Amino acid sequence: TRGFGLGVAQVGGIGPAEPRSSVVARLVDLMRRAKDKGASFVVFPELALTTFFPRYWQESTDAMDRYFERSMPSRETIALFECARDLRIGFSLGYAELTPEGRRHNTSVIVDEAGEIRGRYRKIHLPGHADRWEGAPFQHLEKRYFEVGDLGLGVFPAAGTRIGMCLCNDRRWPEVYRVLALQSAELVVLGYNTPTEVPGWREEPHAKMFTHLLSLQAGAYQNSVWVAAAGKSGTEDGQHLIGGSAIVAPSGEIVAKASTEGDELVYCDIDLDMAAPYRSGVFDFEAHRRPEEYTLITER
Ligand code: CDT
Repeated sequence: TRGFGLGVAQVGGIGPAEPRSSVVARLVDLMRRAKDKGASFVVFPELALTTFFPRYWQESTDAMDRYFERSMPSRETIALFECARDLRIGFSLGYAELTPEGRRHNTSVIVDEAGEIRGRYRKIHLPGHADRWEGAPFQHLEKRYFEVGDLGLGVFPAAGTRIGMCLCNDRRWPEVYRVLALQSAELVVLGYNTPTEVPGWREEPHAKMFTHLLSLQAGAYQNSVWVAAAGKSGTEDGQHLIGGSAIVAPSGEIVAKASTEGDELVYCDIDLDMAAPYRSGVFDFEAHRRPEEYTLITER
């Protein structure tokens, strides 16, 4: 067995006016709680530093700049990196990235226990729309405020394991886990913001939690990986986001799950070796995959 202390930091609602300093203090507190439990790595949500701003229409995208980070770490986020270094704990963090070239991405990074960035991902499956939906109580403007990620789906050595990243809507796409598993990821970490009501997405509210967990569980099982998903949850400026932050084993079983919709630390002592019998048996990719039969997937 290879024991690994894994924390998932669910973050409750962040109001549009909540300052970064307050959010960072909440995240530092969750990191400390993870360390107290024995975690060597903790997963934070998508866009963990701000409210889920794609719900708002703005004529000028520049008006959204206050929700973006021009550097990581920054004066406002350095406390997270210092805490990681002091506690010797790694973390993943989602945030809105504004590059020096003026490109905007929905991004996540992996930071190691020395407080150094070891990996970066820019969201590929951007959901929602780019135009204004008149009459909708909330917009879902990820296609307006972000460009499609340009870094691919990478796997990074960190915390003594191999970690792949994706973000929110990516978790619903089977190809994502497979591409990460083919690079020998042992752990897939992701953050999410899943509103109960999304314009144009006709799914019963109760099914939102089911399809969220179903996606994590199928991804974990069919690819023999651990999956850790951290949600931003609860109510933000009148919009409800589902909870259900969870850790899923390579068997597809949920081993830990949030029970609230607020700031909550979900923890499990996992065994990274649990994937081995799956990877060398039913899901021995080298022996059993038939990629020549899957070409349609990349052709269309
Ligand atoms: N943030 C994000 O990607 N949310 C989406 C909402 C659904 S859009 C159809 C999600 O997949 O949870």
